[in-house]
Amino acid sequence: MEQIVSMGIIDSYFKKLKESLNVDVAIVGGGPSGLVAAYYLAKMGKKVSLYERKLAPGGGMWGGAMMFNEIMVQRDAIHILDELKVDYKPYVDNYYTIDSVHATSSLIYQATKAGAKIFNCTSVEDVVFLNNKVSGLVINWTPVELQKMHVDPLVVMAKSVIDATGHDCEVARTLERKNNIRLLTETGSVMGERSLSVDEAERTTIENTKEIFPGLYVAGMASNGVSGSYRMGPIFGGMLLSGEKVAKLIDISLSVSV
Ligand code: 48H
Ligand code: FE2
Repeated sequence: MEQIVSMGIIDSYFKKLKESLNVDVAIVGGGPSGLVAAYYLAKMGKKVSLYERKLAPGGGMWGGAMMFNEIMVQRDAIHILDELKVDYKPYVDNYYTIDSVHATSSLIYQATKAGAKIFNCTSVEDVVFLNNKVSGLVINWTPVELQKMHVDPLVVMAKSVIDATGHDCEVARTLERKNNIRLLTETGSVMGERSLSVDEAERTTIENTKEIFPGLYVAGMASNGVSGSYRMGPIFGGMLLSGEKVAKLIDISLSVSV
């Protein structure tokens, strides 16, 4: 029995890992934008893998605001909560509050239930760069990164990559730092995030959700970090809508390239 438990875990983990070595979409970061993108893409029948550095996916959604575990979402994004079967409460006019633990766990559940494979404790340290296109991810265990151990990584090939790493827009920064390239931003570089301005930030999150380099899309807070826009505090409609938008953009681009 002791061996069966270990064998079963090893067999099914490596099956999952092997099946994810070549995917349609590889998502970096399991915050709200990455999880919503994973849900919609998996539901469209795409092969999706998501890499999350931490033990628990969910990013900045668990903690609500200053650890008051409630978040706000505006009416524009309510159809996504309905689709993902997340409960919400009306607050005023177009604004709703949601228990952040319920919301975060629902997003994780629905993304995995739709078929997206989540690899937690896994950090993305680089991209695969082929023929001037982002063509995959370079991954390693988070403890390797934390301990600064010199252990070489593994590679996952992907038709499209999403940088959903939040405020740090890590994938875009790494791509820019290591390669002599221009991104699709006003300056051609990662512009960096600005201070808090709620309405402006919520609007630009959607606008800035795009393909910023062949093969590399940005979603969520990373899209504002890359394009030099504002933060918005604990209102999450923009994050959800950005995840939905990036899924639609990738669906269109993959169907054109078939
Ligand atoms: C693997 C990585 C790596 C890496 C990072 O921060 P997130 O929640 O991201 P979003 O954009 O979906 O949501 C942003 C939202 O939570 C937020 O912070 C808001 C609305 N802030 C407003 C404000 O004013 O502050 O999640 C990103 C996830 C995290 O879980 C990271 O651990 C993970 O990405 N991650 N995973 N490899 N290199 N970098
Ligand atoms: Fe934040």
